This record gives sequence, C-alpha cells and structure tokens, in this order.
Amino acid sequence: MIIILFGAPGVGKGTQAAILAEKLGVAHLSTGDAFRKAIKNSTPIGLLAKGFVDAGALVPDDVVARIVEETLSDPSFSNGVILDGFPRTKPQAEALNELLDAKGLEIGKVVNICVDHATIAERLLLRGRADDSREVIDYRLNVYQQETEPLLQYYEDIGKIVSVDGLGSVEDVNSAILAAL
Ligand code: B4P
Repeated sequence: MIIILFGAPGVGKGTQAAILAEKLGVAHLSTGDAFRKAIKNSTPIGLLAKGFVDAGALVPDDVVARIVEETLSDPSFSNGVILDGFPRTKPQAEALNELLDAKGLEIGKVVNICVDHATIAERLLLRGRADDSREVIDYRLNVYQQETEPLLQYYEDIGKIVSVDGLGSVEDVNSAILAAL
C-alpha cells in the first residue's frame, strides 16, 4: 500500500501520516524529517540540505531522490508506506514512478489535505520550528504554489486524488482521510 499525503506546508501531513502509519501498520517516510535528522547528524546529505531547509526552499531533486531510494530499500518498508512531503516536484514524481515500477508497486491514493493559507500561517507560527518564521512561511507557501501544486493535476489525470478538508480536530481530519481511502 503506497499512500501519498499531499498539501501545502503545515496542512498537517506529518501529523496525519504518523497516525495513519500506526493505524494501517505501514511505514512512514517524511522527507522533511529525514532532512532534519541528516542536518542534526551533519551527514553529507544534511550538510547539502541545510541551507535549503533553513530558507524554506526545496532541496534539489537528486538529493531528495537519494534519500527516498535509500529509505525505501529498507525491508521495514515492504508492507507499504505513507509518503509525507514527497513528491513535491514533477521530477520527484517521475523518480517515484521509476522506483515503484522497478519494485512492481503502484500508488494507491494521493490524499490532498486542504487548509487555507491564513490558517496554515497561524499553525506554523504556533509550532515555532526553526523554519517557521513569518518570512520563511510565506516563501514556502509561494514555493508550494509554483512547484508542488501543479502535481495535483498530474495525479488528478491518472485518477489518484482524493481531497480532504484539513480544518477541524486532528481526529476529525484523520477520520475523513480513512473514509476517503
Ligand atoms: P516538511 O517537514 O514536509 O514540513 P511541513 O510541510 O512544514 O509540515 P506538515 O504539512 O507535515 O505539517 P504538520 O503536520 O507538521 O518540510 C520541511 C522542509 O523540508 C521543506 O520546506 C523543504 O525545505 C524540505 N523538504 C521536505 N521534503 C522535500 C522534498 N520532497 N523536496 C524538496 N525539499 C523537501 O503540521 C503543522 C502544524 O499544525 C503542527 O504544529 C501541528 O501540530 C499543527 N496541526 C496539524 N493538524 C492540525 C489540526 N487539525 N488542527 C490544528 N493544528 C494542527
């Protein structure tokens, strides 16, 4: 089972992915968490990614593909995976297709979590992570609109999108996602 959680920064992908992975008994891959861990441990990928993550820019596609490929080849991912924050660009979507084709797997659904940008900004300012300043949030939302949102049409065209309202309690959003799946 391959499920992609899709949406702007701060819609709750990470929050929902953790709950879904536990409920469905599958692994959870957050590219954002993977980069934060690599940065904390000063690995070569972390050193490469740091400037991008701090600025709210996308990490280059080839670096993202490396971390995803490495992670997905771990046996703990053989039951299925919730992809959280990946893919975020067309080349990343293509890299994922190649990776899944090679393993004889296919995407189940792409869950598009919808939250208005004013609410997103409120949530992220409250979260207060290093990349959650007002300026960086605005930049990340802009990058999402330019680079990531166009993927919605791509997944819509191949019949993979289900859209869910991301407002409401964490439990309500989770129930809505499970119902949509
Ligand atoms: P991510 O780690 O993916 O972070 P995010 O998009 O900001 O957050 P998410 O949507 O997961 O929201 P969350 O559940 O935390 O990306 C960080 C950076 O990593 C990117 O800017 C980029 O630099 C890099 N990166 C990652 N993936 C990449 C890729 N594929 N390609 C290139 N670069 C990549 O929720 C946010 C807040 O809202 C939390 O405080 C949460 O508690 C709260 N919340 C959640 N649900 C709520 C609800 N229902 N009601 C109220 N609050 C809620």
